[in-house]
Formats: sequence, structure tokens, C-alpha cells
Amino acid sequence: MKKYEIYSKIVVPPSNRLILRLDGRGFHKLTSNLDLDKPYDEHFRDIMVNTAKQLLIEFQPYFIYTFSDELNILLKEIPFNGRIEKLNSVFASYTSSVFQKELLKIISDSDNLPIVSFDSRIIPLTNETVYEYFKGRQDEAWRNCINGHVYWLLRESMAANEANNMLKGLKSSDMHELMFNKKNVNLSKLPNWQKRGVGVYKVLTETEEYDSKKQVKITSLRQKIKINYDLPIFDVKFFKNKFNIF
Ligand SMILES: Nc1nc2c(ncn2[C@@H]2O[C@H](COP(=O)(O)OP(=O)(O)OP(=O)(O)O)[C@@H](O)[C@H]2O)c(=O)[nH]1
Ligand SMILES: [Mg+2]
Repeated sequence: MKKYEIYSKIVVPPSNRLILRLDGRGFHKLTSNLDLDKPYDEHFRDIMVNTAKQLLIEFQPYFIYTFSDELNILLKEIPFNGRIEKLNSVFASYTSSVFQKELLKIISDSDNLPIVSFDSRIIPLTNETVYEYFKGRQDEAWRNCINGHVYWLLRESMAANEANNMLKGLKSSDMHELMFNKKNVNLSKLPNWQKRGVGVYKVLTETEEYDSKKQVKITSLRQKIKINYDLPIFDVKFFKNKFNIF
């Protein structure tokens, strides 16, 4: 009976912009069970990027930003008449299914394939706060990057709780120095996909085709999916130039 479905009419507020953020559930355990490279594993990154790509194809958002086990989707159209139950459940289940399918490609022993799930939350924004939101997530990606590298360096000589406690007491400058002295790694020179995350979106691209009837080359503009492993530090211009949002 419809009258008992008391949450079904809850819809998103009439804001200009909507973000959905999906986050892998219990991925700390999942990634360690799979024995992935630490702190960054390129197979894991590729699974997240391929999942983002499939979400872009299916839901046609403006932009997807991913780092670690999260995906931030900036919607263009708001599907399901903005119903919160539908948005959260469909995006979370779709993301989990695609991720699972991608995971199967790298795990030969399908009996040991972990069952994955993602949570989903909705973040309503205005045009003016889109940049601020993504910059906040990108700052988190950078913090993650520094902490991840330093944590695994400390783990070479200490237990997990000891490394965690030590990490808490370290200033950013200490961490940079430690990585440089012990590992000869300059944290600010790490690859941009680790420091700044990865963007997935469409760009207009000129393509050249040959018209065999008229025997001429034709150039046309096509939307192509771009996977940007080399994102800039987000600024207002990024969202204005790429998606006309400012
Ligand atoms: N080894 C490895 N682990 C990764 C990688 N990317 C993400 N992770 C793991 O995924 C975790 C994601 O963080 P969280 O989302 O806070 O942790 P979680 O276990 O998923 O917890 P919930 O989201 O609250 O369910 C990180 O702490 C890492 O342990 C990677 O490239 N390599
Ligand atoms: Mg998680």
C-alpha cells in the first residue's frame, strides 16, 4: 500500500546543482584482502576510473571526480524527479555492479571475489559553491596522498597503531622531510593522479573523416570522453571553461 511508503516523496531541494558522492563500503578491508599496492594501486585506480566512465555513459553528468574509493558526480539533469530514495539507491547499486564487473577482470579466482557495495549521499549546491565543494575534495585527496605515503613508510619499522599515533603528531613539513630523507621522494613531485585525483568528463573534439562519395575530408566536432590524470589544482575557471558553471 502506497500510504506506508512514507519516504518515497522526499525529493531534492530546488538547488541549481546536485552532487552524488559514492564511497566504497569497508574498502580498507577489501583492498588489504586483495593485497593491492600501498598506498596506491594502479589496477584499483583503473577500476575506479572505468566505473566513472560507465557512470558518465549511463547518466550523462557534467563531471565525475574520483580519488581513493570515492566518486563525486556533478549531475546535469536530475533523474527520477529528484526522488532521494531512487537517486541514492540506483546510483549506489549501479556503481557497485560496475565496480564488481571491473574487479572480476583482475581477479582470476572468482570464488574469492569479494562482494562490494558503495554508499551514496546527495549534496545540493549552488553554481557558486560547486568550485568550493570540489576544491574541498581535492584538498582531501592531497591530505590522503601525504598521509598514505608517510604511513606506509612508518609501517616499514613499526606497528599500525604506533604509525597512526606518530602520524598524528607530525607537521606537514616533517612529513615532507621524512619522505625525502628516508625514501628520496619529493611528495610534491608525485604523479598528479595521486596528488589531485582523476577527472572524467566529455570534451568537444575535432575529428576528421573521409567522405568517399564526395571524395573529401570532413571535419566535425564530437563529444569524446576525457580521462584527465593530470588535473590542475581546481579553480573557478576550471568549472567555468569546461561546464559553464560559475
Ligand atoms: N592498498 C590500497 N588501498 C586503497 C587504495 N585506494 C583506496 N584504498 C583503501 O580504501 C580506503 C578508503 O577509505 P575509507 O572510505 O575512509 O575507508 P572504508 O574502509 O571504505 O570505510 P567506509 O567508507 O566508512 O566504509 C583507504 O583507507 C585505503 O585503505 C589503493 O590504491 N591501494
Ligand atoms: Mg570507503
